Amino acid sequence: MRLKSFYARTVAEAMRQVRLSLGENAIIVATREEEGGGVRLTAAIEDDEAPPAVSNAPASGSDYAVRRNAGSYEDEFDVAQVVADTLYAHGTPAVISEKLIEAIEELAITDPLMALGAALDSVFTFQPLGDEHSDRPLMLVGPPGAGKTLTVAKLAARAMFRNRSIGIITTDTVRAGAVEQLSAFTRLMKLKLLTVEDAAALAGALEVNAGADQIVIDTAGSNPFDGDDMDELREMMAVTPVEPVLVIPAGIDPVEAAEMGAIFRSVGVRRVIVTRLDLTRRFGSMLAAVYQSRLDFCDVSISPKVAEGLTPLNPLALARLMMPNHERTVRVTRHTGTHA
Ligand SMILES: Nc1nc2c(ncn2[C@@H]2O[C@H](COP(=O)(O)OP(=O)(O)OP(=O)(O)O)[C@@H](O)[C@H]2O)c(=O)[nH]1
Ligand SMILES: [Mg+2]
Repeated sequence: MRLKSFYARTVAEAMRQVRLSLGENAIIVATREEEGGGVRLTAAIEDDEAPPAVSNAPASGSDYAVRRNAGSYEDEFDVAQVVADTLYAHGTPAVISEKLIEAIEELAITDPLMALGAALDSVFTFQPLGDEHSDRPLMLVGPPGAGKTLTVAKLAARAMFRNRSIGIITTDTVRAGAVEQLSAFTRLMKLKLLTVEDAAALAGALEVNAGADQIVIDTAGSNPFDGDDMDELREMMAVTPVEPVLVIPAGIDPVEAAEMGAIFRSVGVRRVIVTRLDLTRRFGSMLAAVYQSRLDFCDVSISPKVAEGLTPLNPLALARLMMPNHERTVRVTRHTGTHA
């Protein structure tokens, strides 16, 4: 996304500059009256949008962006209210909604999607699983059935697509069929799967994979409310410096999610992968899982298919997931002049 600011004596003149420089698809993210008179508009455009329009044809009556920023848009709806309604629909805990709305009120952004993105950016931290973080083996931990094994397969596929070598290890010798489930994926990708029974064996498996660009360790499901499960996890993590990454499904109770986040943080987790976004319409619990424990979002899983991989998360991507109808709303507004 590219941001650019424009100064002019009137909003209409500033809008004309925006259209000439960035084209019809630019979105106004902030407006400010300058002290000595005039206005400053900050406009944004997606990097992959078509090159800026060069036409200086006057704005037509159906030009959403122009009408919106000439003042009528703000009159149509209150941005903070639109975002508050969205957060409510997602079952977001009140304490998180309040923080996000507070941030929006300080930012003076006129587009609800941008406003939510900016607020998420100011309240949450995003650290997608990039190559730069693969210095330590990633150990995927989390409650049973969260999607750890599928995530390992997706990470393996991602490494293969990027021509990076990956070592896959599993410590899940507990659940019947667990090794077979993962080996079905690794066989397809012609990767060797190392199975380890205990912490000492894990140290050996890490040594075997020492030359790999990245190492990913699958673990058995851990019940965060079971002391023995968490002790076992701690023991595995103590073997060598690994980065434990929590895998948690979306759509669970927000209070449970927050408690799980806190318990896994206490054993060393800092980043969270959220799965099953395709099966979930309310994302309040994923916000709750990271908020209180100050964990970082990394990637999300929106599909049960290995080939569809993981989606790296950033504030705007999360805002888009939370406002999937935003584009449609804009289009309806363009045609009818009303917010639907
Ligand atoms: N639709 C959908 N299904 C998912 C997603 N992530 C995981 N699943 C499914 O959830 C189920 C459990 O996934 P696993 O990867 O086996 O979960 P796990 O955390 O390894 O489970 P345990 O090893 O038993 O603790 C499987 O049927 C997966 O296909 C997702 O993002 N979307
Ligand atoms: Mg598993």
